[in-house]
Amino acid sequence: MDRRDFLKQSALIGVVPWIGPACAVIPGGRESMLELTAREDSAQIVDDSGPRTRIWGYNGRVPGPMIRVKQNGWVRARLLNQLPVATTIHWHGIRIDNAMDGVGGLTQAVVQPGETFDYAFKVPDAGTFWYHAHTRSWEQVARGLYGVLIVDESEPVPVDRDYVLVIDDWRLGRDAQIDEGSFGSLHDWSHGGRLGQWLTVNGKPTEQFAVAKGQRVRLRVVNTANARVFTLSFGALQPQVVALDGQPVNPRPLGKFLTIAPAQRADLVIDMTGETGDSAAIDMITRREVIPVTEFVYQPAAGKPASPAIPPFTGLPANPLAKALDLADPLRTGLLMEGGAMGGMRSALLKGKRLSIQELIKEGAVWAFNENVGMTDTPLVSARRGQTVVIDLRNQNRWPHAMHLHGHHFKVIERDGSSVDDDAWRDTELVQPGETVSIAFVADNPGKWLLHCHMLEHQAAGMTTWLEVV
Ligand SMILES: [Cu+2]
Repeated sequence: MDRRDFLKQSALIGVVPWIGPACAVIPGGRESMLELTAREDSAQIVDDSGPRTRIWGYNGRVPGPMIRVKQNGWVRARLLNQLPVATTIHWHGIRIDNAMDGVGGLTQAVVQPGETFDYAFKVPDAGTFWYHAHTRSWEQVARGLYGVLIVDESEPVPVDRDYVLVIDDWRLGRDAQIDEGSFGSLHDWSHGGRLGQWLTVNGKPTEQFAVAKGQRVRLRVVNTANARVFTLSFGALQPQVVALDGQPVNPRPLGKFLTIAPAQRADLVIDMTGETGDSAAIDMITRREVIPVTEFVYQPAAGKPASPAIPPFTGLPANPLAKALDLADPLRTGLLMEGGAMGGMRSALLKGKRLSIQELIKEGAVWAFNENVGMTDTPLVSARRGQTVVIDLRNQNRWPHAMHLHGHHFKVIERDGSSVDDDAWRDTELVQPGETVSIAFVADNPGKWLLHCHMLEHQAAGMTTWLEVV
């Protein structure tokens, strides 16, 4: 079987029963402690006529329970580890207290089987975030250990529907079970990472969203795949991008496609203009196929009739990030991204010792940042609190990389040396082969923070480093 081919998923469309809005909502009350039990279970991620798939999930589900709290509220979650291996939870995109960031060995001790860990943190930014395992994440996220974390704006945003679209690809065998034999595959690690051939939306083969003519929909797209960059087409719909990686942007037309890299989020606003009985599709575009992902199905409008014209969406309220970057005298450093198949890397430092590429391959250590494979004793950058940091991400290999910074959001200020004027604050940026992307941020969150590729096999095989804010 050619694993790059998706199974004939399109044949399943139409047999999936009505499923309604995605995910359950668990309110994060002031004192309530949400329990997240990481455990093995099974899930119906293939169609209803197929078998259930053994997964690892929070509370046995994939995605795990949706956590929804108000801006400036607290998330209190107790991780109970019922897995056979150690784990931790990272709260992706939250500008979080460092001790709660969930990086085993850096911000906390890993949580061993049978143990618990209590996470408690304030959420300063409204937006779309997610949480996932951050110990052997290349295996644990692939098995299903992730969920969505939504922080609601203090004042309700004027939309009629608020839907979440969690998109993932799974590598399944013909028995619909996770292909475990290929975990740790050197081929995946040195190429584009673990790509699946089975697509899920909110943990199911497909999804339908009820809409009515005249309604305004907020759609929160979350890419939880290990390594796949999704390209989504919205057909005749005309979405506006209103937030990226949880942070509001000036509303902008989407253009032809949404390209969304692993771990990235995009909030879209879509005005629904069809008639009752119509449907509108979101499709995934690959080189060879168009795969239906989600359908909006027009229902008769309940309650008040739709207004004839919807006023333009004026944008989400700003989050309390720095208004502007002071680039007069930043702390600037480069990050050379080397390695991978056809990358020409001949040697690199592993735990401070120089190894040849042949030796590195034996260790599964095939990527390097500034010649170092994986974590170093000293940080890439040590910044004073409040200092502006610029990092030039120099991708000198043959693969795209989704670079993720913990604890902060950054702006892209230059691409290949040309200045970029973009209001987006991101936590994950896709850097294409041959490209140099310069990111800038205010190092205002004290602690030790990872900077790594979110193609999780690349991270595991060396693309990870850290910064310190003191
Ligand atoms: Cu990568």
